Amino acid sequence: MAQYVRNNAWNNGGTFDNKDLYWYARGVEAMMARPIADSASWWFYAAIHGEYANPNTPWYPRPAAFPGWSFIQGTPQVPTTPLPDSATMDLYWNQCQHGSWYFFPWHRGYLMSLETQLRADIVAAGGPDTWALPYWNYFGGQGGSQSQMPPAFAAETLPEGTPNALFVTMRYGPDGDGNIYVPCPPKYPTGPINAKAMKNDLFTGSDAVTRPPGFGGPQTTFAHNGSPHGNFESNPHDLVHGYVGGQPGPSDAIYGIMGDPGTAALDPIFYLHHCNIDRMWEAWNDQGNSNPTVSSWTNGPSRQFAMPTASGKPWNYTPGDVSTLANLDYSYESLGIEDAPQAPKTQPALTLAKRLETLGASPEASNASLEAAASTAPRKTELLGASPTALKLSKTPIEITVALDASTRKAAEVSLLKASVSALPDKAYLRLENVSGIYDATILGISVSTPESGGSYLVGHVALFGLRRATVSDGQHGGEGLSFILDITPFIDELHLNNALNADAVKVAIVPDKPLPDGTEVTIGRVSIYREAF
Ligand SMILES: [Cu+2]
Repeated sequence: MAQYVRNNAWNNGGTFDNKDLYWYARGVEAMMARPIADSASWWFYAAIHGEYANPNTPWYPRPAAFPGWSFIQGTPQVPTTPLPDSATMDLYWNQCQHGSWYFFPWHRGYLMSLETQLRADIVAAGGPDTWALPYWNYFGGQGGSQSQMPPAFAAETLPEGTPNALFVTMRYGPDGDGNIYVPCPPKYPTGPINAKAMKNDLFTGSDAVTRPPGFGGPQTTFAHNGSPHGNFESNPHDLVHGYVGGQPGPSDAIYGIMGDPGTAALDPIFYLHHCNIDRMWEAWNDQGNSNPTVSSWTNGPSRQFAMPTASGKPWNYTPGDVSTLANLDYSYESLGIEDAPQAPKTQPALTLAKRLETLGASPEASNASLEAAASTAPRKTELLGASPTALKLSKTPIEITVALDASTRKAAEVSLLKASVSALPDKAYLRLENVSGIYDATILGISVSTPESGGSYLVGHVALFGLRRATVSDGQHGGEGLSFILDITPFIDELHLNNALNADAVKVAIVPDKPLPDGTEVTIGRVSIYREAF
């Protein structure tokens, strides 16, 4: 039995009647009272994820401006001097793993370390020694009522009238008006955020039912700003960051601090979001899906993950150390996603059977053969077409035409025509490559159509969380920007069924969720479409 239970933040209405939230506020307050050079301070922990406090980091904005920490407006007021010594900063700061198969395990250790520090501060303030970090399950509640941020985070004061450390000024939300919610089903049925990646059955890579780079992210070395992001990291994780942070208006080039990995962990809601991400990783494992077992994952990268401890010595941990809650001291109140106690099973065989049925393949395949086919790795990946030049995105949507190579398209067409459990149909993907810029709060909606087809197909949304860091060269990376992979297989299937897969080109529309402020234009190096053949 785990020693600590992480509970739903919406218990007792998500107000300070929920003692987990009240004591969280008190713990955060104690950590915020310390100077930034103190490794037990709130600011130091935020910097472990990513920071704009040290002007010598490659990511510090030049000329100095927001998101530099001294330019953050309102609450919290972030101290930026005196900094720790450079060896300490090199060891601990700017570690968060994104666009990497280390995304889940790095963040798990990070939360465990912060939780330990908070618990010590909570006990010192007279709180319970059983306290554990609550989670914000935005998919939960009757009718999706928990998509709203728990009210304790929007209160300016604690019940006793003192300032509430959970309150943050620069949190703008999806509508830019400070109302913080996550646009996801069931409350927002067409909302861009969803838990579809939970249906993936592969941690890293792709197969007949999992799109690249896989549920947990691509194989990398230490990747502070890697790319592409894993399927679950892209949606819901990145989009929650983007929408909770939000942007206050079209004229000001600032955004909510949750929207950028270098400011996000200053916001106390960050850790409840990540607690939910951690919970859903456990739910995914609980459904029968496996984490990588190769030593390059279990042993972690050569630059070891390091968290501060009360002893002053770093806690170094590997993904293998934290890969299952069975070996750790906490559990979750519930592993349910929507208003249910448990997440539904992944059922890759069913996902594949549905697609084959849509394509008119013979339905006689056994469950065992479907199961085996679902986990088939693609035989090859082939480019169908790409945009000829880089694109610039500012205030208005753009539409580009991607010409398709005739013989490659024909090969895809044949595979769909012959689809069966023993001859799996192609899958097709859209890639946005080398996306660069400085405005992380950008969210893009992507649609595709063919010049002949009337309606367009909404492929999905991407949040440019990490854009600024991925754009700056940092000594390890050349600043190649972010890349995104979106599944357009359902669109290709539909074209095929309408006898319209003979198109010479696909039109791709890229629509910013909000107009980008002046001076924050985004460059997209290339838009490409490719097929995966089995
Ligand atoms: Cu995050």
